[in-house]
Formats: sequence, C-alpha cells, structure tokens
Amino acid sequence: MGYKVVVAGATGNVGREMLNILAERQFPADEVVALASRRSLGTEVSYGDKTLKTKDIEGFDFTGYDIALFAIGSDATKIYAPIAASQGCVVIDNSSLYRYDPEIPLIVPEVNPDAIEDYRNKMIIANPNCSTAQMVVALKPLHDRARIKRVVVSTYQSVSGAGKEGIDELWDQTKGMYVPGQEVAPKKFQKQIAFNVIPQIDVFLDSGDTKEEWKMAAETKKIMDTSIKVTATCVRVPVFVGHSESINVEFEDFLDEDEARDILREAPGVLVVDKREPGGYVTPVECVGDFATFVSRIRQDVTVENGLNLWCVSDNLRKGAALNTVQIAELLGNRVLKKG
Ligand code: 11C
Repeated sequence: MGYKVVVAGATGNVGREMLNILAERQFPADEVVALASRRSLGTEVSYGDKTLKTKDIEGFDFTGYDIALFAIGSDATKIYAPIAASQGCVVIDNSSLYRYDPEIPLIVPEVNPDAIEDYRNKMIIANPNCSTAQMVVALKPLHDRARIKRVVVSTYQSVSGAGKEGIDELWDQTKGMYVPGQEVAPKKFQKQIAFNVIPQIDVFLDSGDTKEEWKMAAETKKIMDTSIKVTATCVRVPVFVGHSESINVEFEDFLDEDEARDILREAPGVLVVDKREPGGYVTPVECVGDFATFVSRIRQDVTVENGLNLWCVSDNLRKGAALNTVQIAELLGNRVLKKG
C-alpha cells in the first residue's frame, strides 16, 4: 500500500513542479489530489500521464491523507496547515511561515535528515528558501571536513523566484523594449528587470539587509550549524529559471581546492563541473529541469586564512522548492511512515 498525497497550490509554478517530480521520481502514491484556491478551481494539471482536476482547498477534508505538499504562500498556509495537521496529515510547507519556529524542522535531506523526527512536534515540516537550499547542499560536505567559520555570498536570482508575475514581467518588458509605445513599467520588481540587475529581493529590514539576505543567514544556521556566520547580498537578474551564487568561505582548517573538488564530487546532490577552460562551468540555463546543485569555479582564496571560492547554480523551482519538498516526503516515508 502506498501513500495518499495532497498537493496544495497545484496550479502554481512550484505546485506543478511538485506533481512532475512526484511522477518522475515514482513516489509511491496510491492517490494524488491537486488542490487550488477557488479562483483556479477546476483547472486541470498534469501528474505523469494523468490529468487531475483541481479541487477546492477550502473545506477539503485531509483525514486519511498521509502527506500534504503545500505551495500556497504564507497567508493561506496559516489557515490550512493547522487544519491538515489536526486531521492527521503531515504538511511539508514551501512558504516561510514556519521556517524559524524552533519546534518545526527545516530540512534539506542531504544536509540534516535526522531532523525529520521532529515532525511529530506539530505535524509540519518546513522547506527552506531556494537560495539557502542549494548553498547548504554545496557547503555541508566541506563543513564536515574543515568547519566553516564565515560565508560571504552574492546571489544572482532568477525571476521565477518571484512566481508567474515575475516571469511575465521579464518577458513582457523585454519584448516591450523593442516596440515603441509598448514599454512595460516595473510592477512586480522595484526597477526595470529587462537588461538590468536589481540588488533587492523581498523587503528591507532595519539592519539594511533585505529579508532574503536575512533568510539565507538564519536558515543556514538552523539547517547546518548555528556557529556559522553568513553575510549575503541577494540580487535579481534577468534569467527565467536557475539561481546562481558566488560563495566565499572561510574555514577553521586549511582545505585545499583539489580536496574540496574531490569531496564535492562524492557529495549527495552535487555535480561538479569545473574545467578551468572557457565554458568549463555551469550557467543557469544549463541547470533547468535538473535535480542537481552544480558547483564550478572551485579555487583557493589566498586573501584570507583558509579561504575558498566557488560558484553554485541550481534550478530554483526544483532543488530550491519542489524537489526538496518531495525529497522530504521520501525521507518521511522511508524513515518514519514506512508505507509503499
Ligand atoms: C526569490 N527566494 O527568489 C525567493 C523566492 O522564502 O520561499 C522564495 C521565497 C521563500 O524571490
């Protein structure tokens, strides 16, 4: 007997990817239900070679369902996650609502799988922000070897991180640049995103950091090690899918670049592409649709003691969201629920 699974937010970019990935990875599901808000009710979505008609999340009875994958944003999650949990269905939530709650595990399966046991606290598990997920996959094996003291990261984040409206704005604005009278003013983003870069993702905090930058630090500490210091600058770039990160790491112990490359080659979820020749690295367009976190440009930083630089790229809708959520479901199934 397999699992009864709910995907909430099934018509969004991440919800659709969740359904694709459940099918691609042959998650042992006996039944998959796609839920949406009333606005998108009846919309059809694909699950492998099946077509599912979305049902209304309002009033849905989660009783008898094992796992619900949520991609509905914090406001709706606040309403529906406690309902699902109280009806005995474990929620794996992609929003930021529960990530910083000490009772709720925040999990990247390659990094802190043992935290899964804490799902029992509230029947809810949180999925991290996309920019954090790929970074910790790349850093954890290096931390295990040489203990990370400090990380300086600059991100190059695609517009799909801002949902369908972000994708549409880049597309329409780019086309509009060539048609007099059809210029598209910034709406989702704070400034023009076509042919530009914007050093703001999410709102500003009193510290001067943006919330996205704060999330990268807070989530890395919770998932990996509270002693690691992280300072981030998060930038939106005119790329449709795939977040890139330039990561500078300072370790307690010396870690040679060749050893770091070997460690990363063996690390779960990581693919090293690091040829030190023109084009011998990964760019976001090449990571789309892939499960891996790609690491390139691994090299010593000789300006600090025990420093290393690397370039990290991953599909933000997959490892950064839907894939990690499905991996958590797999972990929950294999370690705890043990059906299928
Ligand atoms: C972005 N990282 O690229 C954001 C999207 O906390 O789940 C995901 C926000 C989050 O805009």
